[in-house]
Amino acid sequence: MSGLSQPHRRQLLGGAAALAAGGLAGFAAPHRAPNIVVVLADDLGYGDLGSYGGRLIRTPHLDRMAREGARLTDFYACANICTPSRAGLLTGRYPIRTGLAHEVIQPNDSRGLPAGEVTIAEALRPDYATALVGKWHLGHVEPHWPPTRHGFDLFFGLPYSHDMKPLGLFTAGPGVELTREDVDMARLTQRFFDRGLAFIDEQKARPFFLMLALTAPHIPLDPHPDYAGRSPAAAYGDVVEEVDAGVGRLFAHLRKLGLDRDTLVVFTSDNGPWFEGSAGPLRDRKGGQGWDGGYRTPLIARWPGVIPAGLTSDAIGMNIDLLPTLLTAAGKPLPANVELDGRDLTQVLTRRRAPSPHEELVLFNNEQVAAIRTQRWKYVARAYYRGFNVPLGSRGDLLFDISADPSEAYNLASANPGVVAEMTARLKRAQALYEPMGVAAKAAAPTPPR
Ligand SMILES: [Ca+2]
Repeated sequence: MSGLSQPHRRQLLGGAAALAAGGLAGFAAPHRAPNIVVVLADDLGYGDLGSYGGRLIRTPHLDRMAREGARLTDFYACANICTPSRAGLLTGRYPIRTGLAHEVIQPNDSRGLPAGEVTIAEALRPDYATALVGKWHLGHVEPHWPPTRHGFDLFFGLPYSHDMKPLGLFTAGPGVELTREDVDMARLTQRFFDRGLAFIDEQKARPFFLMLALTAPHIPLDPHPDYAGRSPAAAYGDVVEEVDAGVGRLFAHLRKLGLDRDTLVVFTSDNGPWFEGSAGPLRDRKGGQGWDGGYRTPLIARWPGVIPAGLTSDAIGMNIDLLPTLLTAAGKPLPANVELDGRDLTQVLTRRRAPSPHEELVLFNNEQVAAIRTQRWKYVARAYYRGFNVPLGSRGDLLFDISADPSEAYNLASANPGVVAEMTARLKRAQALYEPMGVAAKAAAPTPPR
């Protein structure tokens, strides 16, 4: 696999060299592998940031990050809820492969990320120091817990969402047994940024990977007193502005340490907005079915000198692409003998108008294929209606031209029978390939009599 990844690495660094040399082609001399910071918001909507059309919430630091880096307009979480989205992000695989596609892990759950899965953190070790600061939500009983079992040297955070009980703030890491403290909700975001920046201080001499999995703006909304009451979007806006200020702190810290140009920072969200927050022009929200509002999220990536400032791309991508993309940036091989669904987005992030490496993206609602997205088209196969989970094909096909109609408002199926045929073939292929992997469906199926 390392033979595959090296050319990608050269392309990426070649891009950096070409930029530095004023466009001359050529490969850069090897330099230090970049530090990597992934800031993952929880339930932040596509339309909440100024750089994605938000008007009410002030996000100057994230907007500046977008101006100084790349912004993807058609980037998806791999699920419309927390647990499967995080499983996919960390493993580069559709979460149905890891047994975690069905609903979120509850406090009384014994499910978790299988020990055999290779996370981004695991694949970056031992060259990288690794930390997960924030929310885990991939299993809180052994053998899934704590996250130090999944490649993170350090864990400081919550086992699951902060609206679940019992809740504790846990630390695990080198020389630290698992310890628990009480949660002060209004200070969680500050604590996460504090610990993340301290980890950077501790590890600045070597490449580091920091996953800053914030709990904001998932409910309950408890802004720090310094931010409470400031936003015209009330408590939701306050916590998003607090996240934005934290991102500003992160960049100031990297600059102070002289690490700004050596650090790739990625910002995204784990799914669409829930009760509050804006999905922008997109249809539906977190926990919906195949509509984009549950899945599409901001994706901003900044790495000065490698990612061109102000690059905007509508190439389709998904959070399962982070694993191969970040490993390529780090010059590390892809995990051996692992079936990845994610693709390397290096070209999309470094070259203007580079096409997506994906022919299609599969959108799962729990363990069912709910929609298929190609670069231009979207075929929606399932929707909720008054609480019912409705398969739509029997009522006629639903086909949308996403580039012209991002709100999925007008069905173009009747005018495009050839596209419908292609998309339904993709749907059937995805259903046949993935749905049998579902574990919840198998568990619920009655045992046939012998
Ligand atoms: Ca979430």
